Amino acid sequence: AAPKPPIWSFNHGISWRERKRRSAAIEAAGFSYQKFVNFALDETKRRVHLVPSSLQEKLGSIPVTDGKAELKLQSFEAPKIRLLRSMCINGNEAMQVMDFAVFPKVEYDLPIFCANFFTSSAMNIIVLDLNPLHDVISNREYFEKYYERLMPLGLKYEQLLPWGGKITSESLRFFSPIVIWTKFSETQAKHNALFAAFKDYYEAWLELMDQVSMEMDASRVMCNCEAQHRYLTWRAEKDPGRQILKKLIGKDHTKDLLRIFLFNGVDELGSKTFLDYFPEYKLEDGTVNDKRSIMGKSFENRPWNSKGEFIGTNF
Ligand code: BLA
Repeated sequence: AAPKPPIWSFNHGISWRERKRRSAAIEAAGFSYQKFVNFALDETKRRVHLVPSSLQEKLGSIPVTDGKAELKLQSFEAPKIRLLRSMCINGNEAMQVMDFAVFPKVEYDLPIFCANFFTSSAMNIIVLDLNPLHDVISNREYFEKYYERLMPLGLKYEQLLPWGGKITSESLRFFSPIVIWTKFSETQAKHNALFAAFKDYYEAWLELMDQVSMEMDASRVMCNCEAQHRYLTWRAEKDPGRQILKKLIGKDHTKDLLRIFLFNGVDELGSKTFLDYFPEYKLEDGTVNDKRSIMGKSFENRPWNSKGEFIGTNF
């Protein structure tokens, strides 16, 4: 059989006519993820003083090779927030992307807020989560600290935004029992549900931020720092958005965008390398395997039950 085209080729077995129809529908709805970012910024400002960060200047201007696409970057800091940043891509053919994340300062043991939404005329690929900083599958204490009481929130969207099927097995370690991982092709009703979920998840994160106090134990701060650095190292190397970014802005700008902006901290919070954390990616010549995954994809169904217990196999 012919190999499946990559999703960003916008040609996922649907006709040209159907794609045009969907693009027009999205455009007519004035659809853009910027309203998600605006909501998050407004809500954050109601609670803390957000200071613009200078990361965009460090990055310099990034020319977009595809003349019709727009790249919008925003970043801030706050007393407990090391970096709140967003990237929105307003592409052609109805491509809309949002990568929004909030990284706590390492003195605070807070989850990482993560919203990654990719929309093309063929497909929406969604990850929304309070990514755990520590191992939420085997560390019961950590699960009880944050996720046990968030389980009702996770269940609230299970019907509307159901599990999206098999994923890169490695990614699952970075997800929590309340992760919304979903794929869909319709637009309006699903996007309304997604906006509602985004608002709920963000409010839940802000509430945690309000309540968390500064860690005084140096070894625990170190532990937070390493956990965040490991997360950043994973994403800066293996983020699924990489291919599209390369196409849009080229290889060198993509590297800068990932290391200086999106996953800022990867070069500052620690000195371990990708292969120190993930040695299974090492090739014989000592370089990093290009593959996204060594383990392959698994977890056809949600691998957590309603109590938040891990029920996945082959992990
Ligand atoms: C696909 N993005 C995916 C998938 C996941 C994520 C789980 C499904 C494919 C897979 O199994 O890996 C998201 N993965 C994550 C996140 C984490 C993770 C958030 O490990 C966090 C730890 N996605 C973006 C951006 C773009 C993008 C910015 O966030 C584009 C610029 C695109 N994501 C994108 C595309 C796919 C995808 C095109 C489908 C292609 C593929 O499966 O590789």
